[in-house]
Amino acid sequence: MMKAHFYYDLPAEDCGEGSKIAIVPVPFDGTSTWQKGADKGPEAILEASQNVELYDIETDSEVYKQGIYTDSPVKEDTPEKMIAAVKERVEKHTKDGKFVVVIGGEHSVSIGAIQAHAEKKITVLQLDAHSDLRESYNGSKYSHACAMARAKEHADIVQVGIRSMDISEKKSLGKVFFARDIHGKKRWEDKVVEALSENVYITIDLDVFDPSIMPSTGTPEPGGLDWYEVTGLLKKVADKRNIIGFDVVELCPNPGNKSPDFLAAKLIYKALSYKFR
Ligand SMILES: [Mn+2]
Repeated sequence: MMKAHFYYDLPAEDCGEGSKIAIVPVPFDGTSTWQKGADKGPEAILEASQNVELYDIETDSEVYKQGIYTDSPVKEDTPEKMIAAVKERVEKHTKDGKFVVVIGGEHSVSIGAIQAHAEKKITVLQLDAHSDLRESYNGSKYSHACAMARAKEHADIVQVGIRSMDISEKKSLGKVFFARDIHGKKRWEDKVVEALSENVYITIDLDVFDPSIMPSTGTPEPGGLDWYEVTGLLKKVADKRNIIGFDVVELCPNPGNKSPDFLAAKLIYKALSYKFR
């Protein structure tokens, strides 16, 4: 069971309602097409998070002291209802002055979170193996494969790590940094940052990582980014722009391999450490 005060194994005074950071778990897997199980993602991240050290060496900080409140999971059975519920939940916390992290669940959970932030002019920075720009998929506009097509209705998008798409998506590509244009290259992060507006929302599909370190995703693609490429980009964005929120989606946990669950939990803590240092 998900117990709010156990996230990152925090002392009670560091995870109450007065926290500056709110985690919203969304265990939704309604439209995924290959390996199911993204609905188990939030709980696996929660469990793994208890083993993440609260001191971050790189930033010389303990971001948990900002307070990390873990909300109860958003549970809905259709994409439409889930997206509306996520939007409402995120707005509740942002009105309260909290910085919100949404944890999926499949990629469609990002749509409600993006809508909640889109009153401001924002860029959505997408880290993903897939462009997710299909107008609709399997009869739904709210499929995981359409997440960025929906995001584009609210914001400019910048796509990083892409290495798989349908030819129909070519015409809809935003500013895109394909994985093969990143691998072994220098200063690509600077070009990504230049493409962003001041306010940035980040959506991280864990399949942006190479399957050698992140095999637990619904649709793993070879040729992905490594840990230092992804965290290096997040650090640079946090230094140069205003990150207004982020989500981490598509963890499809494998009970026989906890390492990807831990990667996801540590990634969230890292991104918060960059944001709040
Ligand atoms: Mn993807």
